[in-house]
Parts: sequence; C-alpha cells; structure tokens
Amino acid sequence: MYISVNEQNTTKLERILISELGNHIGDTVRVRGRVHTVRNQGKIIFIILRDRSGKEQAVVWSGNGEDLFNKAKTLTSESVIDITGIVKEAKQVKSGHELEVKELSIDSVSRVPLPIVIEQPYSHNISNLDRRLDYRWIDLRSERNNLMMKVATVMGDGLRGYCIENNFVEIQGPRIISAASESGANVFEVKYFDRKAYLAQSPQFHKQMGIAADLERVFNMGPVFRAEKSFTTRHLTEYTSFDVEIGYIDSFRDVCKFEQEMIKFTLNKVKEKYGEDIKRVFNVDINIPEGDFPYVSMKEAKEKLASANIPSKDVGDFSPEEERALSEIIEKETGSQFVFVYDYPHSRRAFYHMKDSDRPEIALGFDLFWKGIEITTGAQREHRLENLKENATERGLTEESLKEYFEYFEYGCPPHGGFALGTERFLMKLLEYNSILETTYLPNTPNRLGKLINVDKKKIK
Ligand code: AMO
Repeated sequence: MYISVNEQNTTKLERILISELGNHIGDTVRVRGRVHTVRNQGKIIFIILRDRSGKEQAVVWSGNGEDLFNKAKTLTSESVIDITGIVKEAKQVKSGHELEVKELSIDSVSRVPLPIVIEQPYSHNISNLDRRLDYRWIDLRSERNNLMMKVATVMGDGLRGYCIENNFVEIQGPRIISAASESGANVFEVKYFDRKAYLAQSPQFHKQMGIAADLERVFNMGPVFRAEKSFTTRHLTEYTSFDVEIGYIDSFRDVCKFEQEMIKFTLNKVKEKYGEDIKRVFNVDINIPEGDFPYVSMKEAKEKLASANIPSKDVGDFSPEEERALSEIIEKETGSQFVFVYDYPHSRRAFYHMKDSDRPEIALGFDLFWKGIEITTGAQREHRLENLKENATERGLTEESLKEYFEYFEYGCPPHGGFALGTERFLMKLLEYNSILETTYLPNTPNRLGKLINVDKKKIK
C-alpha cells in the first residue's frame, strides 16, 4: 500500500507523517523530516524527528549496523533526514511509541550553530526580532510561527469564503497604477517605460470600478504598498489588504454589518480548525462575538477618553494610546472587543468618502477597532460625479490626475460603499503577537527589504 517507485525505478516505501505512526505499531515505515535534537548516549543515539505533523523519538542502536550508527553520529540539529524503521511501543515516551531506525539517509546537512534561537516566544527569545527576521526561514520553523502561517491560510479562506458564499465576485485590481488613491504623500513611484507610475496603496479606485461595471459586490485580496516612514509595531510598507465594495447600499452601516458577519464567520473557521492548537501554543481563546458590534461616534469616543484622563492631541483622529484605551473602555462597557467608530471629520478622511448631507463637515465613514488597534477603514462612497469632483478640489487634487477614476462615474454608478481590512493586523490581534512584523511572511518596512537594510531613520524622505 505504501510502496512508490522513484526515478531510478527502485521501489521505496511511501512517506508517512509522524502523526500517523500510532496506527502502525509493528510496521516498517518511512518518515522524513528534520532533526529536532540528537543525543548520543554511547551505544544508542536518540533523535527527535520533526515534521509538519509533530515530533517523534527515533532510536539508533549500535547493534543495528556500524555504517548506520556512524552515519547517525554525524547528525546535526536541523538536518533533513529520511528514516526507515519499525514502530515500537514505548511506554516511557509521551507518544507511547518510538521508531527503531533501520535505514538512515541524510538529505541535507544543517550548519551548526544556528544563527538564531528558534521556538521560544519573542518576549523570552534571546535573538532579537530583526535578527530573527533576517533568518526568517529558520524563524518560521518554530511551532508558533508555523501555526501562525497555517492560521493565516484559514483566515484568508474565511474572509474569501464568506464573500463567495454571499455571491461576491473576486477581482484583482492592477498593482501598478497611474494615480494615487489614498494620499500623494505615501506612494511609491515607479518608472513605467517613459512615464511615472505608482504602486497601488489600495485597490480603492478599481474596486469602485467593479461597482460601475455592475459586478455589484466585489472583493480583492492582495498586496498594497505604502511609502510610510513608520517604524512601529503596526506598519509595513507592503501588506495584504482584504478589500470589499458593495453596491446598492443605503448607509455605511450596511457595510459595517457585512464586515461584522464576515469577521464572525472567519473567527469561527479559525476556531474550528485551529482553536485547540491556538489555545495550547499561544494561550489565546478565540471568542466569537455575539450580536452586533457596538458603534461609537468620534465625539462620544473623545468624551469617554477625556473622562478616563486620556489626553487627546488631535480632535480628528486617535493616537495609538487613545485606540488602546478606547477599546478597553468599550470592552468594559459592552463586553465587545470590536467597536465601530464613525462621524470622523470629512477633512481628515479620503476625498471619496461621502459627506453627511445634513452635516457636510462629517464623513459617512468608519474605522473598526479590535483589541486596541484600527484594523479597518470603510465608508459610503461619493458616487455623484459633481460632488466627487468638489471633494477632490477641496483637497487640492487636480482633475487631470483623477481623470480615469472620474470616468467610472460618467456612465451611471450605483450608490456603494466598502472597506479594507489589514490582514496582518487582523492576524496579529487574533494570535496576540506584539508586532505586525511577526505576522507577515517576510515583512518589508522602511528599514527592512527582505533583510535589515539599516536605513538612517532621519535621512529617508
Ligand atoms: P486605510 O489606509 O485606512 O484605508 O487602510 C485600511 C486598513 O489597512 C491596514 N493598514 C496597514 N497595515 C499595515 N501597514 C500599513 N502601513 C497599513 N496601512 C493601513 C489597516 C487599515 O485599517 N482605501 C481605504 C479603505 C476603504 O475605504 O475601503 C484604505 O486603504 O488595517
């Protein structure tokens, strides 16, 4: 059953996973993986073998052949090996069984010592974060980071799956674009043959194009780029945005409602598949929110913060300290870890947000906070071309620079709204990591481009 034929036409046992060994007591099996640790006791060598499904003790006896034993003696931690052996019951081992090695081949030798320490949580880790990220492929081998990547997969599947279940259409907006959508300040310029182009800060204009194209409900999950000089635990220069745009809405609250249900669905999916592992490895319980997330206006939020003696430097936005405090206050008051904040001043939001018709100084948009940080911005969009042009002019944006975008509204466009969720921030809060750099596969920041690039923080413009 487990026989496979390789290129040389010799038969080999098919690899099984460590997690399956319990079903094979007494059988000869083949397992492949990494040497987690190796301990030479003189006449016996203990190898802890690790694969994606778990760990198992493998034992090499000197009596099982000199060549085999000598080979085992050369093993280093983290080397990649291929073992054939017999699964034996072993009461003294946690799993209740171990593998008696009959054949050993070394697929790839690891240098020792490793450049970083793997496995411990960051707060106890003697390797600092930048060094760990410089050796990310080793850092990701830890149980927690491996699990983090698996959770990210299910999280993405949940977000996409919820949209698909609700008959959304998936789009991939172009990433090289001719006009900046968010603000001209934090956009990366690229050379596009003989002209300038930009890396998309968001698929904003192109998800709205999907509404003008009568796709009615669209989503887009993909990379976006921000030339932001922010050296924080929440900013990347390249991140994966989960964008949604919904046609025929009556209010931005329709958008909030959709996002709320999408989040519940996603958290449920993650809990179902990895809830127990997350509890064991991160000591985090996944709470599935019940009912509607609470709403708080900007004014109410600032009042609550003032009552709690949290200083406010900016009436139109929140500092990280305010975001943290506001989340705590709302959780205490309502039990909810999520809160929608709305009624931001229009002057502080993107020009494409619709203005409240009774209070034109207010934008019909919102942010969603979770456990102390903003994870989403959204809004009802201005779909009336004249108003949209006026908004742009107020911000000093030229008609010329937005010509293509404006065209989407010239041939009729349904009322619509949407939002974008930062997936790395979502994952960071989900697993309670301290930094977004840890929940990004290979994070780019102002001073990291694959590896640390030691940029002078004062000099970068
Ligand atoms: P905004 O710029 O607020 O809105 O971004 C939306 C969400 O993206 C995440 N985010 C980031 N994550 C990591 N690094 C960054 N530098 C970074 N910047 C933002 C946050 C944030 O809430 N077009 C609008 C959305 C819309 O209205 O649909 C936009 O991009 O989680």
